[in-house]
Amino acid sequence: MSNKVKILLLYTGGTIGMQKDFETAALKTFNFSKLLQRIPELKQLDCEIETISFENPIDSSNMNPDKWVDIATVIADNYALFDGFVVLHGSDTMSYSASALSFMLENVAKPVIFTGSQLPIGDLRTDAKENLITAIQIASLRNNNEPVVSEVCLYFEYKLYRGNRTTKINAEHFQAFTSPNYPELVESGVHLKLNSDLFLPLIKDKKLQVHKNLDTNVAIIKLFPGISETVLAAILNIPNLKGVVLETYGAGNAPTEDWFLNLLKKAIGAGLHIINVTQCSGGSVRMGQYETSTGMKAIGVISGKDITTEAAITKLMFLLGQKTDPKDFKTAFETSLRGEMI
Ligand code: ASN
Repeated sequence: MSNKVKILLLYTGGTIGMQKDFETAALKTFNFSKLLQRIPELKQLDCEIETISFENPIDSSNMNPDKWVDIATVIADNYALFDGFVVLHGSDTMSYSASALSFMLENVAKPVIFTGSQLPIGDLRTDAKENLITAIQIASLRNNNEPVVSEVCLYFEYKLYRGNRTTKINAEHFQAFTSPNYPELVESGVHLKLNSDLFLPLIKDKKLQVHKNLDTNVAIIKLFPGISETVLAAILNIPNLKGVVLETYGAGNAPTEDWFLNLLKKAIGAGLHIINVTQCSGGSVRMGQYETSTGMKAIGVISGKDITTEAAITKLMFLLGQKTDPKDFKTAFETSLRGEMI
């Protein structure tokens, strides 16, 4: 038996494996085995790679919580057999998926690295090869027979990020992602520069727990000057709605008008969890810093601190799915579970 590091490569879809439809010229997913034939370089890597694919690979705009459960199940079923996992995924919703999986895989002690590309692997100018090869290399890194990285990450265009800290910022550039509130974990140049002090510590004494219950009775509301009482009330009154990520201005600020605060207060009174997240791409919510956030603080709006919207909405689905006691919900949300917030 070889003692090479074993990596499982899971293909879910995305541009990396797409080709142009002859009739419409639109990009669509195609067969995964052909994809691997296009990367003979993979054979040169000093690890054993096994591959598995979604039966029907998707453009990641079709990603949903059931498919997150499928990804988590593949990882859980193969957890003991492999040293690391690389998930090939479309870039459009990759930050949501990486965030969701970070919450679903509690006590993960092996690397789970999401990657993909902006151009298909068959394209001459593709960014897919570097992304895929370096993601596999990082997933294979070991030190004293232990994995170097042991968290859910996202690798794209020379940088490894904590997955739940990322957001997609560009549909054109190869540098499609950023991690506005947490520095990159690894930078790939001539050498791999590891910022090891930023990694989550390796969890040694706890078993992987896979959480598959996600509650989708949630919504995201982005404030804008002119948002009306009718619009806000209509959303907050959706039957069965349990939680809302409220994208506010700056350091977590919002209108101070009575109708606005009254609607939020009524919703919170009815059991809804409201998370204050900033629309700014960087920085943190600090309720109480301005008069325009003190009202929300007083009525029990939850602070999302410096979390991304992607991590906030998936953490909300996760905590609701865990049936977190309503009286502990605020503290649970405001506590960093997987390094997703300060
Ligand atoms: N639409 C593609 C997807 O997310 C975009 C990409 O992968 N670059 O599946």
